[in-house]
Amino acid sequence: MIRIFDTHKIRFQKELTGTCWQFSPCQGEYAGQTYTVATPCCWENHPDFGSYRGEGIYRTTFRAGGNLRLECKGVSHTATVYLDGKEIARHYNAYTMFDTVLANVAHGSHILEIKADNRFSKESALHIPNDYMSYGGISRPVVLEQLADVYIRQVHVTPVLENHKWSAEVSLKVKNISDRPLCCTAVAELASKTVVWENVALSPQEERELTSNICFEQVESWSLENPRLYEVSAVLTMDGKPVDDLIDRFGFRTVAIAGKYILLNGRAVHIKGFCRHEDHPQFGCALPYAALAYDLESIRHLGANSVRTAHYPNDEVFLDLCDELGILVWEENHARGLSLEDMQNPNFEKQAEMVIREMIPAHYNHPSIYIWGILNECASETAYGKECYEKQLALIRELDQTRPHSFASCKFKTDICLGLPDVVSYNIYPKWYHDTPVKAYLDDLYQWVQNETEGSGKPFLVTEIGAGAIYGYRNPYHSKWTEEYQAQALEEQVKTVLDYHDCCGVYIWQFCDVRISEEWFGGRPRTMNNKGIVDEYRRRKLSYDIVKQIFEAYGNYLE
Ligand code: ADA
Repeated sequence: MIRIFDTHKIRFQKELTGTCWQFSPCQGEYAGQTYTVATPCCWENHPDFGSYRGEGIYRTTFRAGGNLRLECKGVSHTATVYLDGKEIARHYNAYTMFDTVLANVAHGSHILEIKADNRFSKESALHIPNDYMSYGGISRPVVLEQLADVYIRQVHVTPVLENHKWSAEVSLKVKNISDRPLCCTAVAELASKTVVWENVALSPQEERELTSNICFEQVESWSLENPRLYEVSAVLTMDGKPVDDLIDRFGFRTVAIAGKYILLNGRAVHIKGFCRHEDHPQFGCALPYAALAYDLESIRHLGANSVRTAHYPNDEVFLDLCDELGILVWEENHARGLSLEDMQNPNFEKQAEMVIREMIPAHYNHPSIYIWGILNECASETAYGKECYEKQLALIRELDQTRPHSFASCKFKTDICLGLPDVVSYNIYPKWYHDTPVKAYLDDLYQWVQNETEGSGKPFLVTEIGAGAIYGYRNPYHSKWTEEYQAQALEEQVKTVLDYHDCCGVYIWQFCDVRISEEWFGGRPRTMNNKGIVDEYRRRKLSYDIVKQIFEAYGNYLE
């Protein structure tokens, strides 16, 4: 599934999914052998490759010609793409899409090869041994499209509310991929309004942004209670004939900061959320639609109103579902716990910034995304770290002026970056990594932020809090790792944060148990992160009902 709605009615689009792929590992005992596999998939989910760390080549054939656009929604974690043996694209990072446009390809059968590489090396500054798994494979769909000489590369809609009246800026980016000047007409239809750009002259290879502001009389807002979505349909015509189109969805909603509150459509939202990895014992990070939907329905069943995409951009289908279900999303670029030394990898800055440059334009229209995060628990206590945080938060602001930004810190009272983000966010683990009473710990930290830092007066979020439990491990004295201990710890943790009137809300770490990389281990039982309130098979632990009861006792807003 590419998206949960059609993005084209005119442009030819084909998802290269299913058992039309041959997989061949490049290293290890099965090097050179060939397996028929169905993509999207991770090779770890093939019986012979559960712990394979190396390169693997996926091969398929297709028949097409003319101007082709090939889009990979996710290849883990480094991709090299070949068409008929010629390299046509390279990409680093499993969690953002990349595409390549090839003009005047001969009509006929073609061989597409995608080499995926999930090895750790100095080349990879973000995918490193860590408390989650860097899988290998084609983890999200590969899409083949046929284009005219001019096409719509992007459509963005920016809703604005003034004096209780909605308007929106619609922006089209259209590109001439031919070597001759062209003239076209663009039409955008959204919420029963139409905008026309006549006689758009494009020189060879030129990309032009077309914008317009539209006022709307009768539209419904997108909200948690009524997640009303609208389609924007953009069409290009040449000599009166439709040649390309692009359809996306958006919602009329605003996010703003007012003092210590995060406002959704003017109301101070109270976040009740989960951090969630894209991880599953049968699918790796390539969760099929039904599995994504199950996780979100569970999150909603638990009375949550938000999910934090720890620690990387998520699958567009997951975000489509959040838009439809009215689940707010904290989406963040890819980084977890990078030390100063890790951040000084010569590839770090360009790789981390590239994730931001790919994440925001691709996910801009999702009304469910209310905040952009960066660099979870990286070196925000250091001067160099602060330079990186500053650059990346500025890049977010450059790409999107409509959403606040933040980062999740674990640096307690040593963080020197709290003056940079719109929202101050902390990951804290009283009752797990230290036995401090939750209220005392939270109060001490919050007062320090208010009295000693430039984070004073800003919204304050607890972006992680939780405890571990091994599914099925119980005992009458509730020792650590029992389900009973986790339930009682979460009860104190979540209630304390939600009752803390200066705090905008909480994200529980985490929704489900996840696999971690052997090379990191960190002493984790089962070589898993066991802080889920469900295990990796989504089997409920005792804490599930406790958390559900607590979340349901609180509303979505801080009145
Ligand atoms: C950190 C980190 C999470 C996870 C968590 C834990 O807060 O952000 O990814 O590792 O600790 O389980 O300790």
